[in-house]
Amino acid sequence: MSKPTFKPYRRPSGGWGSALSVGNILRREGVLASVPVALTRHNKVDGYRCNSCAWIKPASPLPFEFCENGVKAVAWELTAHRCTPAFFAEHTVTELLGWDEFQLEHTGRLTHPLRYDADSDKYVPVSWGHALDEIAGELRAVEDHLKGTVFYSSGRLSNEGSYLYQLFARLYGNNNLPDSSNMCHETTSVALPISIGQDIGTISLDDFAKSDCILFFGQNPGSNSPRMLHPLQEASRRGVPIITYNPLRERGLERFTNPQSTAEMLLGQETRISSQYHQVKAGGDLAALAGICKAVLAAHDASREAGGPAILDEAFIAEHTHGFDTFAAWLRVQEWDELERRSGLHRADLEATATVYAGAHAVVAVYGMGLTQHQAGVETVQMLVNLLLMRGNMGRSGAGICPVRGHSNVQGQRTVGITEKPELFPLDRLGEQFGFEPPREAGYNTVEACEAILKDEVRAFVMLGGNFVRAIPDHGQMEPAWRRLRLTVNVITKLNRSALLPGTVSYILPVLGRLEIDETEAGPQVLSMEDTSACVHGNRGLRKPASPHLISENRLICELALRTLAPNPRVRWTDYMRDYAEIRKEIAYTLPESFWDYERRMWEPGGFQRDLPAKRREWRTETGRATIVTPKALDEDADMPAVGHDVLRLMTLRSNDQFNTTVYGYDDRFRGINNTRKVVLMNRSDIDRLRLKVGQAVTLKTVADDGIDRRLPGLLVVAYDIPIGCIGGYYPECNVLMPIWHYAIGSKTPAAKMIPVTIHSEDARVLEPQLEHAGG
Ligand SMILES: Nc1nc2c(c(=O)[nH]1)N[C@H]1C(S)=C(S)[C@@H](COP(=O)(O)OP(=O)(O)OC[C@H]3O[C@@H](n4cnc5c(=O)[nH]c(N)nc54)[C@H](O)[C@@H]3O)O[C@H]1N2
Ligand SMILES: Nc1nc2c(c(=O)[nH]1)N[C@H]1C(S)=C(S)[C@@H](COP(=O)(O)OP(=O)(O)OC[C@H]3O[C@@H](n4cnc5c(=O)[nH]c(N)nc54)[C@H](O)[C@@H]3O)O[C@H]1N2
Ligand SMILES: [Mo]
Repeated sequence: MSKPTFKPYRRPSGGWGSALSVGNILRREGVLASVPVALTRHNKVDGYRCNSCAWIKPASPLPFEFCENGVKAVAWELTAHRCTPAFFAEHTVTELLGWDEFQLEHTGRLTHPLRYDADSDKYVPVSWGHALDEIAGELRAVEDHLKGTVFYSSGRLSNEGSYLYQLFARLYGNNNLPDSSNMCHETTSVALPISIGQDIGTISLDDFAKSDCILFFGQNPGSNSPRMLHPLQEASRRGVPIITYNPLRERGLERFTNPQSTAEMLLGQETRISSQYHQVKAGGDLAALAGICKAVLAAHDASREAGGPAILDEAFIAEHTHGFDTFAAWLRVQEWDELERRSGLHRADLEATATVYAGAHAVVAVYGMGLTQHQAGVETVQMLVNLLLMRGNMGRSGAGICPVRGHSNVQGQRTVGITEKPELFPLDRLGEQFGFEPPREAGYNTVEACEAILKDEVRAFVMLGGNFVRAIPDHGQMEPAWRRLRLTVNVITKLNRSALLPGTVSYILPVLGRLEIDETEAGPQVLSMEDTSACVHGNRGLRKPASPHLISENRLICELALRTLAPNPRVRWTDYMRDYAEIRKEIAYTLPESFWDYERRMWEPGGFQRDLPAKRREWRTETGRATIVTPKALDEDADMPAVGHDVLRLMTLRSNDQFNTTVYGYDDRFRGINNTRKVVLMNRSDIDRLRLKVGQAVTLKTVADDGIDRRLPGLLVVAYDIPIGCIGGYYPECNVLMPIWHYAIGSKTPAAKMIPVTIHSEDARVLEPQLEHAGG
C-alpha cells in the first residue's frame, strides 16, 4: 500500500473530488458499465431504495438522485468480485482473522451457504436444507428460550423481513431483538417520547425549504448523508443561517459544490454551508445548549423589561408544554463560567447563536451521533428540543427536530416491531392476530446482550445482517466470549469479522441484497422501507442475483421458522415467503393507523408519511403536553476522570470511505488523510504539550478502573483542527478501547464519542521522513 499522507483538503465537498472517488470504486469493483445503468433506478418510484443512508427520498427526485457514498454502496453490493467456496478452501479462519475490514469485504459477494469445520479451521459449503435443519435443531435445543438466544438485526433489513423476524423471535419466546439502532439513535428513541410523545423526528423535506434557520449538532452530512447537502445548499442560497456545533471542522458543513451540476462543476462554484461554526468540546453540547437557552431567556427578560416584544412563544409554552418554570429557574442559576468551561466555547459564541435563533420564525434542529453517543446523550437531545420548544418551533411548518437516522431502514425496522422494549410494540394485538401469548419480559438490547454473552448465559446468536462483533465495544473481551457461544449464525452478503469468530456450530448464510431481483413461485417480489422522515417507500430489485445459491432474507426467516417452531395455522410462513404482499397484509393488520392501503401507497412519489402526532401538536406524553426536561446535572460524563491533564476525550469517527464497518478504502478525502486509517487526530498544542511528534506512532490506553487493559497501538499522530483535550480516531478500529459499560444513561447507546484515554509514544517507531500535516 502507498505511504500514508496527511494534507489539508482545501476543496469543497462534492465537486471533482467526489466524481473521481466514484470513478475509482466503479473500476475497482469491476462495475464501470453496470452500476451507472442501475443508478437510473436509484431512489426512483418503482426503482430500488439506496442501501446507504436513511436520508429522505424526495417525491420529485433529481434525474440522478444519488450521492458519492450511495454510488459506493451500490457498487459494493453489485461488485463483480465473488467470495466462493474455493476462497474458503484456500484460507483458514485463523489466517483471515489477520485481514482488515477492507480486505475481507473486498473479496466480493458470498455465494454459498457455509458451515465452519473446526478440524480444518475452514468454512466448507453445505446445502441450505442441511444448514437450516441443523440451526433449527440447535435453536430448539436451547434450554432457556427467554435468555439463551439472541436475534440481532442491522438496519438494512426491509420492513417485511423485520416484521417476520420479530414474529419469529416472539413466537420462539423472547424479545431479545437488539439492533443497530441500539448503538445509534436509541438515545433518540428514549429522549423524544418523553419530550414530544413520539420516538422519531417531526421533519419532512418540505420543512427544509420553509425553514429560516437550521441548527446542526454532531452530524456530518458531507460523508454520511450527502444528498442532504442539496436542501442545505438551497437554504444557504436563500440566505438561511446554518449554525453548526461540531468539534471538527467538517468539509461538508463548510462548503459544497454540487457534483451533478455541470455549471457548478465547470465554473468551480461553491456554496458556503455553515454561517456560524462552533468547535464545541466533545460532550460539551449539553452545556452549550444550556447556554444558548439561557441567552434566549435573558434576551426575553430584557426585552420584556424594556417594554418590548416577547421572545419566548409564551402562548405555545402555556398551552403546549409542561415543565417550563422549573427549567427557566434552572437556567437562571447556571453560571456562565461553568457553561464556558464545559462547552469549551465563549459566552459570546453561545449568545451569537441565541440571537440568530431568536430572530428566526421557523427553526429546524438536526443532530446525529455527536449527540446520541454520549453518556449524557438523552438529556442533550432533550435540551435541543427544549430550545425549540421555547419559541414554539415544533409542529409548525419549516420547524422541528430532525434526528438523522443511519442505516437505510433502521427506522422502518423499529416501526414494524424490532425492539427489545415490549412496550413499544402492540403485543396484545400481535398475540390476538396470531393466536399466541407474546413474551412480555424486556429483551436484551445490544449492551445487555454483550453482558449476557460475557457471562456465558447466551447459547445461540443469530445475526441477520450487520457485523455485530465489530460494531460493539470492548473487542478484547467480546471476541473470546464469542468463541464460547454454542451457535452463531451470520446472515450476511459479504465476509466480515463476526463470521470469523465461530462458536461450536457456525454458519455463514449468504442472502440477496435489495438491489437484486427477488423472484419466488409467485413472481418477482418487492420490498418496502422507511426513511428518516417516516416516509415508507416501495423497493424493486433490478439486478440478477450475485449467485444462484442465494435466497432472500424473507425466505430464510420463514424456512427457519417452519423448522424451529411448533406449527400454528394462523402464521402462514409458506405464504409469506411466496408472496410478500401477504406479509404487508399482516403488518397492516398489526399497525392499521400507519399502514392502511400499504400495497398502493408505498408506490406514491415520495412514499407515504406515517402519522407524526407532534407535527400537529398532539403530544402523546404522560401529561398530554410536550415536556421541557430540566437536566439533573451538567456532567457531560461521570466516567470521565475530571482530573489529570493527560486524559483525552477520544471521539470515534467515520471516514468518507466507509459505511460503518464496511471500509471501501483507506482515504478520508475531506479530512485530508490518505492511505491509512491508523491515525489519531490531535490539536497541535496537545501534541507539543505531550511531547509527541507529528507522524509518530503512538498507543492509546483507556482510562478505566475495572482492571482491564484496553490499548490500541500503531496509530500515527496527525495535527488537526480539533479542540484541545479532544482527539479523533476511526471506528471500528478504536472499539477495542470502549468499555462495554460506558454508555448513554437511559438508552445504553455506547458512548463512542467520548472515551477517556491516555496517549503513549512508541519511540522506536517514529516514522521517517516527517509527514506533511494538516491544520492544527
Ligand atoms: N457514507 C456513510 N454514510 C453513513 C454511514 C457511514 O458510515 N458512511 N453510517 C450510517 C449510520 S448507521 C449512521 S448512524 C449515520 C452516522 O452519521 P453521523 O451522525 O454524522 O455520525 P458520525 O460520523 O459518527 O459523527 C457525526 C459527527 O459528530 C461529530 N462529533 C463527535 N463528537 C461530538 C460531540 O461531542 N458534539 C458534537 N456536536 N459533535 C460531535 C463528529 O465530528 C462528526 O462530524 O450515518 C449513516 N450514513
Ligand atoms: N466506536 C463506534 N462504534 C460504533 C459506531 C460509532 O460511531 N463508533 N456507530 C454505531 C452505529 S451508528 C451503528 S448503526 C452500528 C453498525 O453496526 P452494523 O449494522 O451491525 O454494521 P455494518 O457495518 O453496517 O454491517 C456490515 C455488514 O452487513 C452485511 N450486509 C450488507 N448488506 C446486507 C444485506 O442487504 N443483508 C444482509 N443480511 N447483510 C448485509 C455485510 O455482510 C457487511 O459486512 O455500529 C455502531 N458502532
Ligand atoms: Mo447507525
